[in-house]
Amino acid sequence: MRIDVISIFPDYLAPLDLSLPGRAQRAGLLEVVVHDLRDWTHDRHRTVDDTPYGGGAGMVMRPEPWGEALDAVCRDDSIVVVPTPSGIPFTQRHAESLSAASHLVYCCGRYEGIDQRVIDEANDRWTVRELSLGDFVLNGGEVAALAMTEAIVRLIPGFMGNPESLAEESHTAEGLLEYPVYTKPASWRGREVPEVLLSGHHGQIAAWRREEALRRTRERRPDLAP
Ligand code: 6GU
Repeated sequence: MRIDVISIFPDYLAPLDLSLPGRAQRAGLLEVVVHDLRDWTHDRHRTVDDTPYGGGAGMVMRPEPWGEALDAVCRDDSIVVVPTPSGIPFTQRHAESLSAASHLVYCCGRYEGIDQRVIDEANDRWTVRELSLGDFVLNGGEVAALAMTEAIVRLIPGFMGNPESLAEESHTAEGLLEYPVYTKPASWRGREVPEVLLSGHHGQIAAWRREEALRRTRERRPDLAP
């Protein structure tokens, strides 16, 4: 997989060379290139934003540098990902689907957003996904692009050491939150590991875990509970 990131704060994406995406790059499964949007400006001040038509607070990113950047970076097989609080909620399903892509291009907007014509034109030429991390506001798309990339890259086939840990975790097919987990010591500061987990009864352990997962899901995420 190849990932291009376009941002006015390319240093913000430095963590892509660390941790999991860094390991994927060294393993030859992933190539990441971060671009400074201002490389596609032509004025002395390298302007990327302007006041919104119709009035209102804040600044909007002008279309010209974005248009040139996407012309330069996109290929026939690109999926253009626009992180925005106005997007569709990003879920594990998106991570799974995007992990099969050959080329992702993140457009990291700042200010009040990117001129809509950039998104509309990209949508005519490539596949566009406007995605949100949740109902809160970040200052720009960079941190969201990092988070989405970590969720996507760990699903690239042949990357994670133990595929079973992918199957069991939260937000996968069963749709329940994960059950609580424990390790040694069995007694710690007067708190005991639940007896059943020490019992060796695999059937009882599976039943206990499913009940705890259900309890947690009902309590924390009633919208996901069966
Ligand atoms: Cl994807 N972008 C921004 N700027 N803010 C967010 C977000 C994305 N998801 C939640 N808040």
